Amino acid sequence: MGEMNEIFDLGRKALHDVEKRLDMPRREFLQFCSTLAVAMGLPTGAEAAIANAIEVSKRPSVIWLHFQECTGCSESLLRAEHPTLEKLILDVISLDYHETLMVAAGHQAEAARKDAMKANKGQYVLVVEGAIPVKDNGIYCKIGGQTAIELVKECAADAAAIIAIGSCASWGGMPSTSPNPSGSSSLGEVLGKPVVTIPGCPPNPYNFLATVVHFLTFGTLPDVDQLGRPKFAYSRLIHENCERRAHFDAGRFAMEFGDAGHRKGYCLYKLGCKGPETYANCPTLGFGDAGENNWPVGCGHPCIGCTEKGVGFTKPIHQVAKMLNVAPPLQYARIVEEQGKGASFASAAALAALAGAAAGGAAMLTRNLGLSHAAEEAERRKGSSKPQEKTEV
Ligand code: FSX
Ligand code: SF4
Ligand code: F3S
Repeated sequence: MGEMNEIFDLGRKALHDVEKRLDMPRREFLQFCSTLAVAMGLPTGAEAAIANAIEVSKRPSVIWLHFQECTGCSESLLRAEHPTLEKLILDVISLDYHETLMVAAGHQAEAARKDAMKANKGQYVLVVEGAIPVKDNGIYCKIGGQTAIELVKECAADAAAIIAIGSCASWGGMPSTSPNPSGSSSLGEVLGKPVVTIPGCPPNPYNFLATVVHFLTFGTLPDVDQLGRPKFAYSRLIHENCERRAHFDAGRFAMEFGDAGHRKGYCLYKLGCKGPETYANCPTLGFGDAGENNWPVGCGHPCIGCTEKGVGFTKPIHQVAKMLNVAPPLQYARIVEEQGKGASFASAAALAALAGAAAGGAAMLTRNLGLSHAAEEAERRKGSSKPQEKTEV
């Protein structure tokens, strides 16, 4: 309870300071920390660690490079409302080089990048947006007289962490699709080593934010899968968490855009939805804070598999998806997990309430993470007004 009390102690001086610094009400700040902890599936107490890290840590210097892409990744970050990008830039990270957002241009911009790299040698975070052309020694993308290949290698040499944001940097994305005349490649291919990838075209900004805040809080990047994707965001198929799944299981499909099934919100599988072969948390996180169900399938369009190499921009949009999991699992996971033992019902519910505004479904998850099965059973027995019937075992 110590850490829980600490984070809910709104009289703390550090919280007053952070309120001033971020120009953000303390409750909103705590809500932000809780939401990120929930999004990353971290245990109880992580929200306090995140709050402390943002309050006291030096903002990590971030060098953000752009190559072959549409700037949708940066645009999607600009649409993140909790907190807004200005707050993120100014108070959580120090965005020292970002070609589309920085005021400096030309030699001044290049000097800003070199100064930041020198001042934060071995400590800065390198974020790369866009694929990198490798054909003909990379002459198809040059910035400040350097090819993208030279630039990315120079910046990667002294970075503490390297993140590929968007599908283009993560696996080549749209630029790498056939016939790929400039040899567009992923960041990992060019550097010849694995990097953390946040695929999506564009990716969900909270997945990026959560990854950076994990680095800020724990000094390490989050656990990743074999493709470098943070497990907290990419370990489940979209089809597993889709709100239209009941229609799929019952055989109710939209057959054409605008038909009766489509208008009723039936499953989009037969229109080519790639949710069954695409790993991402789009259904549970949503995009842009525009309300519940704000993601492709929620808006009535089949998922095109934009996060997934070999699916997005590769398979025809209306080709039906390959079913990776056809049969339901033999055994379902228990709804109440054993994590977070020791948290009281009140503290868990309060944490869920804090996270609630920004993370609807995730708030329920938080509540469950705070309860142990035994505690829930005890509470149920206590709350039952009827005397328990004795059952023979
Ligand atoms: Fe665009 Fe980013 Fe797509 Fe690529 O997102 S939204 S083309 S993943 O690199 O700018
Ligand atoms: Fe949802 Fe697509 Fe799966 Fe249908 S096929 S349940 S729309 S993810
Ligand atoms: Fe992309 Fe499919 Fe999500 S198209 S944004 S992975 S729902």
